[in-house]
Amino acid sequence: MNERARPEAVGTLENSPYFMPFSMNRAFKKAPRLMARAEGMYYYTPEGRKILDGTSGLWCVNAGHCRKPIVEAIQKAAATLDFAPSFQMGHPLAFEFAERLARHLPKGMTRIFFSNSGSESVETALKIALAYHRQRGEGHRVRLIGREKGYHGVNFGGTAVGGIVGNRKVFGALVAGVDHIRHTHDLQRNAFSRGQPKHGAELADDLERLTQLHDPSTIAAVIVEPVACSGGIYVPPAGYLQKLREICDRHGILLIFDEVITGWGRLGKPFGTDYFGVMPDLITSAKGITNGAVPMGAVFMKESLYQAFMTGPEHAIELPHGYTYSAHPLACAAGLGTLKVYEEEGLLTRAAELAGYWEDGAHSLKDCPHVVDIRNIGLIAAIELAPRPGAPGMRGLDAHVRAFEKGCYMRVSGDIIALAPPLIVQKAEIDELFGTIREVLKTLA
Ligand code: PXG
Ligand code: PLP
Repeated sequence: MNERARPEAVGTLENSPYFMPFSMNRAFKKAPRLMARAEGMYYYTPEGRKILDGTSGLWCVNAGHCRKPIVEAIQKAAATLDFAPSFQMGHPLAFEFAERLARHLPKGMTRIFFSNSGSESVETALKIALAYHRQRGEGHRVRLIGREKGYHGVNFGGTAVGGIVGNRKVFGALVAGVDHIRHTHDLQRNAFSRGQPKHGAELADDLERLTQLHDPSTIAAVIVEPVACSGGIYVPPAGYLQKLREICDRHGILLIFDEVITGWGRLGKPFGTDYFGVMPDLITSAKGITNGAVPMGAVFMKESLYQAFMTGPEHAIELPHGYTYSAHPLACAAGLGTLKVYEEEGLLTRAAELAGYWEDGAHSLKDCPHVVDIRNIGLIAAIELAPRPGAPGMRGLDAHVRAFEKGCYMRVSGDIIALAPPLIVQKAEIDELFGTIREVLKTLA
């Protein structure tokens, strides 16, 4: 027997072999916070305590937990076709899902490449952008531009275009040829903005600066989250995304919207692209595409991009890229079940109906201790706390732990509380969420 699998370790997590992702492993294993079951808006701990889900798991359970049509679709698929090779072979659910999915995409987005996560979607989109330019005889476009505070997953390309210092610094030189435009967070001018902040559209001009520095002909693509979520929730200033689009158009640069979080109804429209009325060339998606029930990601692209690849001999592989599990049958089934729930319950636009109530609830916390900013859009809100002197992130961590003790799960990013409940949330649950956070903030050191 492996030495670590000792019988006396059973019943405690302290020496568990599980190396947890993005977690404080040692602290967690001493005082675990476990979810054993979930239904609708709530998680349940192994002891049966009910926990309101304030961040849709990790921003992915948009239709609420353990929804019957999704559960049943997965069960059926698992018993029918466990796996089918995705290279040079296919299965009907993949084509059915692509067809059904395409109906919900922003107008002009017509083709879909499947992956298994947001991170893989980002890698896929970046590679498609590079290959697309080469395909058109512009192989000199090799640079990729991200944005400070951006999050694009954890693979090499996504880490490189990402702009969260702590996620980058320990992983070497990452990918060559990457640069970043400035972030849009501006507490001095925009604190307590409701919806899109007024100030900061001019920050998009930073892209123009980079085109001057590198020469536009060397830049393949710019990738941004329409609303930057993981890095702390930064809503784009009015006019900012339009400006980015204009600069990209002027210089033949592809614009990628990373909609892993902003997609699937989070803002009150199916996609951020719809909400902001700015059309990118590629969209990355994941999370809500299967309601988080089976891992899946996808890249959506304009017809012209797809057609650029369909030019060589028909027996040639047009794009040398793909994953063993691209369009996995269980994921396609989960996706079809998810679309059914979204469609039947109007969830892709429901956030628009609740956004006003949500906004008022969030901003009602303005006078609570430690609060330095509140920002919101759709069914997303951030409550930024002043860091404890000399201990950034500790106040946020305490808030997270106390909220869990009081029956509410929420994500924190440093000292920023990030809220994004399932889109089935009721007003009473919005009250419960902000009520619990108010209680937590009152008692927080
Ligand atoms: N792009 C964006 C915009 C994301 O938000 C990814 C890519 C990567 O997706 P995967 O599926 O590889 O994790 C994400 C993921 C948080 C949090 O609490 C956010 C994410 C993941 C986990 C936690 O902010 N975003
Ligand atoms: N590593 C090895 C040795 C492999 O054979 C494969 C796939 O065949 C991969 C990595 C990639 O795995 P996936 O297709 O699941 O991303």
